[in-house]
Amino acid sequence: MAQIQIKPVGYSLGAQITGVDISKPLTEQQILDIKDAWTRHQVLVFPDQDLNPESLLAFSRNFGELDNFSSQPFNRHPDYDEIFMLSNKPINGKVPPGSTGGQNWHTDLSYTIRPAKATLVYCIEKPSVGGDTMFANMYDAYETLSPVLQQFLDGLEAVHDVNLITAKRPPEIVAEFARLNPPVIHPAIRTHPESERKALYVNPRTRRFVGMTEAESATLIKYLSEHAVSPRFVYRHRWSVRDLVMWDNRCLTHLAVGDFDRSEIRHMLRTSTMGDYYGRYEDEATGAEAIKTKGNKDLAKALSLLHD
Ligand SMILES: O=C(O)CCC(=O)C(=O)O
Ligand SMILES: [Fe+2]
Repeated sequence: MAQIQIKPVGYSLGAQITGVDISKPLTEQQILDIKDAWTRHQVLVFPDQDLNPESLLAFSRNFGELDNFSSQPFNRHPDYDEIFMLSNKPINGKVPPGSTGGQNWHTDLSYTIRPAKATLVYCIEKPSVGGDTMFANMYDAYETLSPVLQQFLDGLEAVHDVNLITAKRPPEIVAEFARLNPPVIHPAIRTHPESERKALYVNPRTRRFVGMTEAESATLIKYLSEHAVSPRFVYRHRWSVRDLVMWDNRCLTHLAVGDFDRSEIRHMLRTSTMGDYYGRYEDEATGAEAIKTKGNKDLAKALSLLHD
């Protein structure tokens, strides 16, 4: 079996992977090589792949247990709970609510106690121009801060709030989204389990730092959010149909630019793998209620973690 080829597409992060047909079962060596490239480059682009929902799910499962999107059930594919629709293509005459998502810099599911590890997106249709996705390297963001600020942040935790998502959604969906996902607390800096490097975990969906007021936090969050997406830390992906892009939410933030003609179709399928239990609820009782109503076995398991 030929080796995969890896070509960096961005200086800070991003690589293109060729020499592998990901619609077919992979060998153990291929999976190891892809994981290794992913740890090094954070964003992998597999061009010209022929995937359907089943083969997208099968490929995604090589990288972990899949999320069934219980934190945002209104974005699910009609036939597959583990596929999230990133699409403005109407289903039964309605544009899916996920079509304006991701338009402020974020890392997936940071508003849950088990944020996503990998996110994989397969492009089926794209607008004639625009609709790119941008990725910023949070290792670089951390490593370029002054030692004094690094040390300050190392000991901090931050509150992530689903209400800071800017997507345009019907009010009843916004309310349900918030009810399912009360505010959670994560460390401001997280150490990646594989690379063992520290990455900034603060972005515009961070409400405040624990122990600080919102006013005190605001200036620092704004500074960090801007610093983190300095052009030199960013890879901008211009989609082609049949691209599969896979990114690591533990060490980057990303953003849907959202600049395309809405009369054209942008139709992509997304999966996410479950990350580690990482955060805790700001208010445990509200969190416990949310877990129950999500009806998700894995999340129910997390409830016991809250009381360790
Ligand atoms: O639509 C995009 O370009 C990215 C959306 C996003 O943030 C996501 O799928 O996690
Ligand atoms: Fe996202």
